[in-house]
Amino acid sequence: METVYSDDHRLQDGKSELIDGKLLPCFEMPRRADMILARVRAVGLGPVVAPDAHGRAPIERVHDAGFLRFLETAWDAWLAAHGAYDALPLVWPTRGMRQREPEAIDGKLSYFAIDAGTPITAGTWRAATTAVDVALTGAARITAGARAVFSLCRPPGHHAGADTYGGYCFLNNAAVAAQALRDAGAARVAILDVDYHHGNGTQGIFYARDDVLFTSIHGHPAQEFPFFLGYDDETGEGRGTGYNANFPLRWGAGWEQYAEALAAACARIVELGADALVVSLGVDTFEGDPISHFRLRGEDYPRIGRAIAGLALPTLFVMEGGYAVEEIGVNAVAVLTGFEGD
Ligand code: OKP
Ligand code: ZN
Repeated sequence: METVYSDDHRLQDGKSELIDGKLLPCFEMPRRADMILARVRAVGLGPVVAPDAHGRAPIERVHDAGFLRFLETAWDAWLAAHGAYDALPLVWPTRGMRQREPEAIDGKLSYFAIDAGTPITAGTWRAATTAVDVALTGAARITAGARAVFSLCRPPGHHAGADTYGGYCFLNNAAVAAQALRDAGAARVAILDVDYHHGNGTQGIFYARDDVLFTSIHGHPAQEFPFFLGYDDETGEGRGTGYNANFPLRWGAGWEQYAEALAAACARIVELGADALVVSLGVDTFEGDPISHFRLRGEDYPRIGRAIAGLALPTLFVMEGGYAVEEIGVNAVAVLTGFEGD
């Protein structure tokens, strides 16, 4: 299968994130994509192609215009206020407070962010919009008849909502791609999110819709980031009722529990009768992942690919998480070669 890739991902290179009470070097680093690309080439997965520019319109199909204005201008405003050090929020508009966008950049960061782990830097907007182009180029190939494409997106996207960012994500690459598939004629699109973390952003974007099914297997929100979404009683709302399916698993889950959830998620996709599939591909389910708590092993990743291939749908793989950097390439590409039948 083809891989869509751009070096622009390097423009997102944050210094540090707030994690476990410490400011640590960002886990979401450029080397992640380098390792994946190297493995794509090493196994000869297929051609590596550059993304086409798709502009702002497809992003505005999913994201709020005010949020996009904020994200595009945040670095310049922060630079003017504080100088050239990564921008992080410090305050959140929780229960009992006003949901009103402040004028000051510090307040705006707090208004739009879900966490303090996602630094905005000089290159963030360019990296994030290129990642969307990587996803959209893959979607266009699927529309043109490709059986499968790998969009090697970085930064990831599934935690970004219509008007929120965080969890290392700024723009929701998978959601923009799914919407583009719809706009190009697919009547129904399914999204399967196999990243270790719940795709709160993607779920929120499609929660009230019956034309895009969102289904996800992830760390239980009672125990795991993003904590405030991802329970199994979140089944959609309005006409979207029944078109959201979460499979949270407790810390320590291994292949046995994972395979059962994966089979159930795939069964929902078959029931829907989708025309196309978008896979939010995270490999932070790996036992060696430094920030996650599942116990999948290397041999489990081709199994995930084979299960996805069993759906027999045109499939766009969109890269999300995975922080065991030395193994990320092997594990991510194993899903793809497993999909292709090795
Ligand atoms: C992004 B993606 C763990 C803190 C987690 C944010 C994780 C974002 C993951 N103790 N901080 O879904 O891989
Ligand atoms: Zn993740």
